[in-house]
Amino acid sequence: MTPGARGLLAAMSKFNTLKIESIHAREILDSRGFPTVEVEMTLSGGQIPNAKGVALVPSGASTGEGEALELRDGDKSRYQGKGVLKAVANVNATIAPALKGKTFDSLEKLDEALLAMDGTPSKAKLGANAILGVSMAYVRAASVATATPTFRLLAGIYGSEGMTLPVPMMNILNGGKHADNGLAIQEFMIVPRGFAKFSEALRCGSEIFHTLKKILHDRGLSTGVGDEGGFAPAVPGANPHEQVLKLIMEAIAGAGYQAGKQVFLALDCAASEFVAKGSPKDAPKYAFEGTDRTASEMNAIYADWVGKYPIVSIEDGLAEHDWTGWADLTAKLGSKIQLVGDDLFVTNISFLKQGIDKKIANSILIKVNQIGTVTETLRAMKMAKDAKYTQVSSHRSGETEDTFIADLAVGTDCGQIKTGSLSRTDRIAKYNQLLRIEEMLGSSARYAGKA
Ligand code: 2PG
Ligand code: MG
Repeated sequence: MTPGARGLLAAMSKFNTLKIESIHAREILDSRGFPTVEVEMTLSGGQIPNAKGVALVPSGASTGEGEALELRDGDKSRYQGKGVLKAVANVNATIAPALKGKTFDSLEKLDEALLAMDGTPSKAKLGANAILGVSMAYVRAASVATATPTFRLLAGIYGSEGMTLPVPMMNILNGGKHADNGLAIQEFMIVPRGFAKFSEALRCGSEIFHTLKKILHDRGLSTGVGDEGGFAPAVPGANPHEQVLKLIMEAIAGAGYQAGKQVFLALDCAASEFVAKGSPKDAPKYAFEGTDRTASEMNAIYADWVGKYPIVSIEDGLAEHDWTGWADLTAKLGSKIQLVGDDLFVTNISFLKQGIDKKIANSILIKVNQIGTVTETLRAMKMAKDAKYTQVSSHRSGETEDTFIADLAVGTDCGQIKTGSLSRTDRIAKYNQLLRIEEMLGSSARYAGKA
């Protein structure tokens, strides 16, 4: 029996003894200082009595239209309308009384109960922020109750070995909606792939980040950071995006690493955010570097960069409704690099299935709060894996100290994580959790970006 199968049997047999004793939600703040939901759940009947699990829900800024609904109060007298007291009340007054005293055979059964309670396709009644908080808190509490690390419990549920440390895609220069520097492209990432261990890849990322800081400083550019902890300078000139690629290449060399051998580049364009005003949804133009451009003009720019720089991955190169443009992009670059669908697929199997059928993209970004339960997240990952689409476990631009996505990446052996830059604790918390997991796994740990 493989470790995965053993884990699965163990995890399945553990859940049915666990009884929900209490669920409590509260309003807390995320990394941008906006409200979000925290849920605590206590389970009895496990190896550890009164096992408490806590989960904190993240929140996006460049959101896809098809995402599950994040319930906000809309009361302008509190937090500019962004309060989450309704979602909190939905947990405390609706979900908690319905689930108290119940046991479930599996995480899937618990999540199905939550979906049934909501009853809408987009989780509009209870709010995806309420539902996800409960779903993740159950995993956390079950992990405590069964004295099983969360990544191992997830490996058991998903049916994987749970031994692969992911390659981090580190967003060291922020633009788009995550900064106010005028860059259209949202994320410029470094991808350390030529290393023996995750911890060495992380050190490489940190060294490049700090080298970039010095380069920016020496050029008189700002070293202030954006929402995901990457630098956010306004880069002068007619082609600021390519200038950024050059600055990062310089930082890689300056830190003593070989670009294209040990360190690669990745972009999240988040192109839905720079669609030219008034252009048609299904065939938009893109407002990029002072000119409105067609999808095929954008694709030509990307192809040019891929030829000149060691870019291995482009996320949301085109807007979420531009499936014709996406088909062209996939035909052009899909055999050379990873093309990640984020706003395009929103971690939702119905969008992903259409993408697979139409041969659009070759990878999916996985965000737990885009879909709203852990079970549906795992289903999307499984569908992608079966179709040979790669998967990237991802943070949101609004984050918390919760490290669930680090455990998710290892637990599913998905091989990649996107969790921001090398500064700000909301980002670093995930990297630190991966360091702990790598140490825990010892010699059985595999690094997905091994040299
Ligand atoms: C993205 C994410 C995370 P947001 O577009 O991939 O980097 O941003 O959470 O704002 O959607
Ligand atoms: Mg994205």
